[in-house]
Amino acid sequence: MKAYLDIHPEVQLALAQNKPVVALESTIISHGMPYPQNIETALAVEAIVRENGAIPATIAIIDRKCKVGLSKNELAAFAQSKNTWKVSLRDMPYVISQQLMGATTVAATMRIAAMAGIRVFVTGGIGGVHRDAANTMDISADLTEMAQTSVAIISAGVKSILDIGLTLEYLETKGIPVVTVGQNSFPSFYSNSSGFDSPLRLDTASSIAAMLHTKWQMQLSGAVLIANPIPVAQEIPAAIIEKTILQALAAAKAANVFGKNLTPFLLKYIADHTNGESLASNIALIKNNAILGAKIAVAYCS
Ligand code: PSU
Ligand code: MN
Repeated sequence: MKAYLDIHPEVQLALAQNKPVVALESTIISHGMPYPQNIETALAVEAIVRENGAIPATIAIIDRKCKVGLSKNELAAFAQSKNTWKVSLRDMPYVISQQLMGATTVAATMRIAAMAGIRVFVTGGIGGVHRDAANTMDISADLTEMAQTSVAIISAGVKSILDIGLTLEYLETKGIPVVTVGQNSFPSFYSNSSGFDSPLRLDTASSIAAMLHTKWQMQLSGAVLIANPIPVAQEIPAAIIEKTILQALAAAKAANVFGKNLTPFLLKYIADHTNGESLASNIALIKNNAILGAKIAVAYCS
């Protein structure tokens, strides 16, 4: 594997000295947000991770390597490029052997983070079981990857473009702990509630770090999904965003969008049809996740 890994010297040094490192994904930059908000957010999130005591490592595929820790120019390239490949697990060998630029999803980012020895990964929202999955079988590889790869993922819960109930069932089946921070209700990305109770709750970074340590010491491999509710001031109530989501799903169906294109299509539709409000929420929650992720990484290392 070493031949395919390229770890930034700063990240490598931190890992060698058991200092906290936080992994970040690149699909959120290339396919999850428009330019220039995507690059502004990517840079701001890296700065927040540093302010909270950890080293950021954004992960992507460039020039036949899984890169762990990107330069500002590399981040900018992902923010501006229109034809970057969205790389989930199945795409990794293709994109690397074809020397393409690849933005990694939660699944691919987790796998590469684990290969590099990084235990904590901050993102916005994860992929999950799509609505109507009983007919389409559209279940994100993010979930199967979480079943096997030992990385903690900090997200703002599960976006309601997905079937949140089925996603929680799937996570239970695969033995993936789901922990919400500071409240009993499981959050739904734009909103701090979802109508579902969180399976587990912990309120401090140190208690979460202790749980991660226990799980992996017991050889219970796999991820822990940490749901960090969006701050109330930035929330869009579920009933309001639901209207736009239903329109987005109908538009996707009408345009016959499916497979890997579905999630980016839905995210773009929602951003385009909420007057920038959803984008502002999205940016706020990722920054909020970066604070928590850095604190968990610090606590885990100590
Ligand atoms: N959900 C979001 N924002 C995102 C994604 C999901 O709210 O940017 C991205 C992540 O990279 C995630 C991927 O891993 O979409 C899931 O895609 P799919 O549903 O095709 O597995
Ligand atoms: Mn899918």
